[in-house]
Amino acid sequence: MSEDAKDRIYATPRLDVAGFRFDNAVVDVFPDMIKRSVPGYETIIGMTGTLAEQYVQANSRCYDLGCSLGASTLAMRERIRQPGCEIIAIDNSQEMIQRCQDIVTATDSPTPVSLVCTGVQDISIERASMVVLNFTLQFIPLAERQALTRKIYDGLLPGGILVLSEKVRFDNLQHDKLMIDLHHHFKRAQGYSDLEISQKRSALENVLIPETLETHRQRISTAGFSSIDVWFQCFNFASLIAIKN
Ligand code: GEK
Repeated sequence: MSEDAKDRIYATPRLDVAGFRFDNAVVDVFPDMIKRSVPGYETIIGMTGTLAEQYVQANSRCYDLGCSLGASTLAMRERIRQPGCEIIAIDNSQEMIQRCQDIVTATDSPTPVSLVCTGVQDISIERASMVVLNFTLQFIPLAERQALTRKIYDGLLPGGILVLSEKVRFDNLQHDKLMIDLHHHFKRAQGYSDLEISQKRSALENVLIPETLETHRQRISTAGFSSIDVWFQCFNFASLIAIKN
């Protein structure tokens, strides 16, 4: 299946829209789906490479948590300048990991990549200089998000960074509605129909749980990080960087 296969998963009416799953149908169209659904996705991936160049330390590990088809992994791998590094990419979708393995194997680099099919809650993080959670925390149960953030903090070396990208919500309901409307305008401009937008929204209900930027900042701060800021935002999509001192 080509990388550019078009996402038409929700193009025809469904009697019953089931909860969203990262299965083979999604894997087949994933690069197109995420680019046309997440404003700024390609900017965030590109900047992940820039951050890897600046922050990845020699003889350390980089983690891509919820790697899907490895976009963040490949961005880091391309720009790591230090010797002795390895990337550990994790996803709990077997279908994603299988396809990701094909993609990673097809590209050559001195930095090895290990792919692991498991929940990010179940791994240990050690000797990390960069941890990427690119639109993954939003799928983790709310009650497990603090422990995961703490585990990342504990596993980072001094000077290491967490890059957290998420769909967010806003406490001010008028502002929240405006941002959702602007996101839907973006999706329409990307060629999605109103039916596709509304059926996808139903599928993600109770599967993708967004939080406010303030909640993210507080959680990251509680985990121990002292330097935290938003470096990218477009409508209700944002990316934060936190540095371990
Ligand atoms: C990218 N980061 O292209 N453990 C491991 N993986 C999980 C879990 C979990 N508990 N829950 C969900 N996933 C990627 C994009 S997509 C974002 C990330 C999106 C995985 C899930 O299988 C999927 O592959 C990924 O997290 C989320 O930069 O589709 O909106």
